[in-house]
Amino acid sequence: MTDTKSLPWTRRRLLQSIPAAVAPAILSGQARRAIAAVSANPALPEKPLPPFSKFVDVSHSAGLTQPMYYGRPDRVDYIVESVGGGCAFFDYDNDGWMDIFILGGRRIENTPADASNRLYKNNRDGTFTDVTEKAGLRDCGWASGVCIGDYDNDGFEDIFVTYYGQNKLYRNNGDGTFTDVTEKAGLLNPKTRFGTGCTFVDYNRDGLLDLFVANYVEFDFATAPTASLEVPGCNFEGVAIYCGPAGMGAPQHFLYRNNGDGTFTDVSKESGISTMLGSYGLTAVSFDADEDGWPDILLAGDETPALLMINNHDGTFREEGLMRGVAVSGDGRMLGGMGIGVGDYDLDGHLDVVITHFQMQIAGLYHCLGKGEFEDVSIQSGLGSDRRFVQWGACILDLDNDGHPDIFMTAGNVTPELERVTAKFPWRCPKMLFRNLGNGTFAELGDEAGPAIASRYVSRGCAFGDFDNDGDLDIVIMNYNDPPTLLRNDSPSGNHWIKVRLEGVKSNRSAIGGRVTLTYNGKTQVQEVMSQSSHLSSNDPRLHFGLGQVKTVDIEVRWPMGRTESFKAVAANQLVTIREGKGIVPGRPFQKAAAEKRA
Ligand SMILES: [Ca+2]
Ligand SMILES: [Ca+2]
Ligand SMILES: [Ca+2]
Ligand SMILES: [Ca+2]
Repeated sequence: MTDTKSLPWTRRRLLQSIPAAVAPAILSGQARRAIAAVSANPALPEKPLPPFSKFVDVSHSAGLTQPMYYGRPDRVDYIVESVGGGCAFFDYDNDGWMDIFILGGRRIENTPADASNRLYKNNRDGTFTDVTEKAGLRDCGWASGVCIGDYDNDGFEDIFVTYYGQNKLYRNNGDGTFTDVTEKAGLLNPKTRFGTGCTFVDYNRDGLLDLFVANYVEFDFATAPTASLEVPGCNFEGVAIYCGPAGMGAPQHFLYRNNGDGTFTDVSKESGISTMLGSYGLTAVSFDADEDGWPDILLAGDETPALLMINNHDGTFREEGLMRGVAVSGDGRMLGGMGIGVGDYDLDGHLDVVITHFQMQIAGLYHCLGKGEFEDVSIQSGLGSDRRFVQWGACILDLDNDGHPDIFMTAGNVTPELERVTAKFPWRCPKMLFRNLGNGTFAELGDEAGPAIASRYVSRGCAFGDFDNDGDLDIVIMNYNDPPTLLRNDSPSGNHWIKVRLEGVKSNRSAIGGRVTLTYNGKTQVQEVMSQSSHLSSNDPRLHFGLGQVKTVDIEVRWPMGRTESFKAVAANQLVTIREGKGIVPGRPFQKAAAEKRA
């Protein structure tokens, strides 16, 4: 049975291949119970499912040709070369078209001259132009994470980037250029840190976006140990590889309060964040986990528990990941938490969470029972069918617009050393796509969702957004030492959808923390505007809901500062812009890309 881990099994193929009489002897008790539950489910269709989306790799024709350098392509010597690389869909010039910001790295020696983070402007015809230089965003470092938010409420989205080194805040000047305001904003580190997860969050609900910043490990090139079979934490499955995170110090995480004058104050101590130690922080997401109207923060922990920082409404937080069921796996194991996707996969109005993990570990699907109580349903849901790869970026979003949010993940190993020893641990990996079957379970799709799914890269962060404004979610992926991948979604025709863009007035302008609940035909779908999710990445802020055959929906908005507004019988297949206190307003242009070629 151990061999099946390395083969491209899907749950369905696995079940088909095992004689029923033998299965109980070779499957674990937990898997057996889960499979029995799935097998007994009459909703599992006998007849073929309706077509799913096809994903087409349009990176080259879109002009995303610049490789994103990150460490050496042939070896990894230090942990700083292993985890970074988020990306973002955001509209930096307010023209209604999603632009792309993608993080790059460097090399310890001989960094190529063209290594830099990259900003690509959307040309509205399926192509992009690299505007990095013009925008003033040229920078080459060990960039890890990106979060987007309008911290100065001037109507233009700003960028925060974390690094191994010095994190950076870029203010959007509104004229296509950005200014590095890190020092002016009071965000300089006294010493080198390994910044990773970050999210804008208005934790004290004063209308100004504050900033949470996570750190990964204590690391110093001067003193770092190197690969060794003798040193614990410097090998994996009998192969000497770069050291960590095990054995390294776990640094503190930071919260900065926005003073409203362009500066921030470090409130890590008074908020209690500085006491939440012991986790190697990666992706940070802020959403209202316990449904009390105040934003909480969930931080993925590599080989350590995820931290769920619950907002106390008085400027302080308490950490309750373990008791709320989202810190570790359902059977109590600490896993390698990398990325986080947040969405409502079973349409019950509560935000569920998917956390990506290390190889030989399944991604964790944590079902929210309401009020911030989670149960691990990874096995029952069918995600357990594939644990071949190290997973990074993730979402719970409806990719085929059938009304049931799906799960997509990127994958890629942490070092090429492993595949030289065993083919079980490939360096380059395919994408992982799980179709929501509408009955609490998912089926993994391969070629049937397009050959681009099986194409292999060393992927890290990915972002979800509709770059061609055609009503389905496309995907941009950061790949190590390769150009980014842009997957155009060709979703099945006939399914309906709606997008909601929130514009804060009293609340923060980006409306981060705004919660949109759709109701129709006795169903509920909920989403929140988030500044970071996936793996160290930031999604299109226009919330996208697939609706299947539904043509009108009721919309309820809860604004970040608490006010709620409702809209009845809103028509599907449009972008609805809602301004706080003003209702539905005209908003930015929304039309399909002009001359986009359909492959
Ligand atoms: Ca734009
Ligand atoms: Ca701004
Ligand atoms: Ca779906
Ligand atoms: Ca699209």
